[in-house]
Amino acid sequence: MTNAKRVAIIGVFSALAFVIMYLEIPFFPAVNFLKYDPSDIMALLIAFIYSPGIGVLVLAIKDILFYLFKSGDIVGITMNFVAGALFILPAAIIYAKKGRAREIFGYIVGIAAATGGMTLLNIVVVPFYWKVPLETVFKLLPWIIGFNAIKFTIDSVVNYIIHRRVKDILEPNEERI
Ligand code: RBF
Repeated sequence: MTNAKRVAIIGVFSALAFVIMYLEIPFFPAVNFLKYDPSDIMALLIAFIYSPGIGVLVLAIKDILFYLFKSGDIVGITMNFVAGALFILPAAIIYAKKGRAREIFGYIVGIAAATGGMTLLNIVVVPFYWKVPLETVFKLLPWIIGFNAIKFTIDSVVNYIIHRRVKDILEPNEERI
């Protein structure tokens, strides 16, 4: 594949992810500042097909665009980026050697890393962001843990189903995995 094609694909996937992020679906009323959208799957697909680093690049471009054109909330967009990177990096690094067992293990580690990491980060960030006492955040923890676990499980299942097909479309002449 030429470099120009690669750059074009990164651009298209970043743009697709940016548009998909407008979905912003809250899962739980108690934590309606946590909003689901499947945009991280675009970055995960690229991380699987090219490299973990390029996947995180797509994630970053998507978040910068969404910050500039839609949210204007630096805390929210940073949390979105950190959550996405905590999920994508372990999943894609473990998957790099290929194989279905490794792929599923990668998702499990990615879901655990994103859910665990974001739990700790929310304990630190939410008291400042919402100006609430720490006890309030602890009451919200089951919802925060549930949100991240469900978000990244959905992303994993969708990615598992589609990533081989997407690879065949992007690299039609290369060996199947
Ligand atoms: N997104 C996540 O995927 N996981 C989180 O744990 C998470 N925590 C957040 C905490 C705060 C205080 C804010 C403002 C946002 C958080 N987000 C998190 C991002 C949120 O779900 C949404 O993607 C962004 O606010 C952009 O709409």
